[in-house]
Amino acid sequence: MKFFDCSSAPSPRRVRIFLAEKGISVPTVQVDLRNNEQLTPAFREINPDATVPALELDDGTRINDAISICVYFEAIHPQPPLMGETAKEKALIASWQREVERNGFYAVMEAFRNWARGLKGRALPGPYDYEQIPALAERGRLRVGHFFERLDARLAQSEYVAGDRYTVADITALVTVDFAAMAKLQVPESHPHLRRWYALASARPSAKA
Ligand SMILES: N[C@@H](CCC(=O)N[C@@H](CS)C(=O)NCC(=O)O)C(=O)O
Repeated sequence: MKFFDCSSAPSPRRVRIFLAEKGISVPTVQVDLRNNEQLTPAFREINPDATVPALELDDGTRINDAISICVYFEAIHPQPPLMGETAKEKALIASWQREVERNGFYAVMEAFRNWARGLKGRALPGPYDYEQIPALAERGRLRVGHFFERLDARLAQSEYVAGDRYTVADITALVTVDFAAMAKLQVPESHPHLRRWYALASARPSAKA
C-alpha cells in the first residue's frame, strides 16, 4: 500500500489525522505541490485528477479522494469508529461531514485559492489552469464567516460536530479551521463554543498529523 501525501496541504491532512486516530501507519510518498509535481505525467498516471491525497493498494487499485480513502480504512480497521456504527449514526456523521465540507472547507478553498499569490492561474486544483477571480475570494471570506457562525451554534448544543463522540466530521472541521488561518481568517472571539471545541480537537495527538 502507498499513500500519496503532501505534508503542507489540507486535503491529505484529513487522511493523516484519520490514520493517526486509528493508529495505522502507511508507507507514504510526498508529492511536491509547490513545484507542481502533481501535474507531471508520472503523477497523473497515478491520479489523473492531479490531486493529493491518493492511495494505491497492493493490487494496484487507486483511491483518489480523501473521504473515500477514510471509508476504506474504516472498513478494514473499524476501531475506533470514526464514521459511526449504527445506521442512524453513520447517516448523521456523513451528513455533518458533508455539511462542513460544502459550507466550510470549500468556502475556505474559494477564499484562499482566489487570493494566494502563489496560486495565480491555479485557482482550482486539478489538471486545468483557471485564473483567480478576486470577487470569489471576497465571497469565500463571507461564506467562511457564515460557516463559523453556524458551527458555533451547533457546538453550543453538542460536544463534537456530529454528536457526543469525535468523528470524521470533527476532522474535516479541524482541518477547515486551520486552513482558514492560512487565508488569514480566524475564529472570532464572539464564537465561544467553536473556540471551546477547537481547543479540544487540536489538543488530540492526531491534530499534529
Ligand atoms: N479529490 C480531492 C481533492 C483534493 C485536493 O483538492 N487536493 C489539493 C491539496 S489540498 C491538491 O492536490 N492540489 C493540487 C493543486 O493545487 O494543483 C479530495 O481528496 O478531496
